[in-house]
Amino acid sequence: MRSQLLTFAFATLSAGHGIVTNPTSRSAGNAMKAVCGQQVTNNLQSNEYGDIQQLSQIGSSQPDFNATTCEVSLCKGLQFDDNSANVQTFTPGQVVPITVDIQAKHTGTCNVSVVDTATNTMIRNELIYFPVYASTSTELPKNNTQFDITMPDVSSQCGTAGACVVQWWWDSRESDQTYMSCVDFTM
Ligand SMILES: *[C@@H]1O[C@H](CO)[C@@H](O)[C@H](O)[C@H]1NC(C)=O
Ligand SMILES: *[C@@H]1O[C@H](CO)[C@@H](O)[C@H](O)[C@H]1NC(C)=O
Ligand SMILES: *[C@@H]1O[C@H](CO)[C@@H](O)[C@H](O)[C@H]1NC(C)=O
Ligand SMILES: [Cu+2]
Repeated sequence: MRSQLLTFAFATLSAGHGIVTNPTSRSAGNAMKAVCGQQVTNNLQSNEYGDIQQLSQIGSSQPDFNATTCEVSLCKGLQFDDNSANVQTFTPGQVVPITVDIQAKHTGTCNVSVVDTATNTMIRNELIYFPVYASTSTELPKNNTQFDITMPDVSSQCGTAGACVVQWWWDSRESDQTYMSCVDFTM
């Protein structure tokens, strides 16, 4: 009984909770293996919806994980080189519909922003912000999984593929779980 409960708890934990499904967001591959190590990459490959705290925790026991090179707070450590075939082209002012798939809720906040990948910093302000996101006390509002962003003019910073991402970021302090997805683009 006890071991069944533990197995169930583990399965629940590793089910993971959210990802951007449209436009195509970054996924794991060999470039990630090179910077994040085998085990962390395998975990993300088997559970694309997982949170970054879980990746850091797994990484901490792995000899091939270096928290500096595998920067989980930028796109969960997912690398441009594994995703160079999925680069969107956006124009200033373009309205981009975003679709998110959420498998389970944790009350938190969420925003989508353009992030400079060289410095892991936001360019300009959040494009959308949800002060309450995926609340466990309500049904999931439709706009949590289906919404539009309007691209600012970031053509001077984001002309080269890999330089910028549109990053979706859902942070639940109540569960200490942070979920991210990154869409590669040029402008
Ligand atoms: C982790 O990577 C950084 C940056 O490459 C390097 O300076 C540091 O020595 C590495 N740490 C370990 C423990 O290898
Ligand atoms: C928006 O998300 C970024 C990560 O992409 C985070 O650093 C920033 O604090 C978030 N902004 C707000 C207002 O929560
Ligand atoms: C999402 O929809 C709710 C109503 O269900 C509204 O109160 C809220 O302002 C909307 N949030 C955003 C960021 O559009
Ligand atoms: Cu959870």
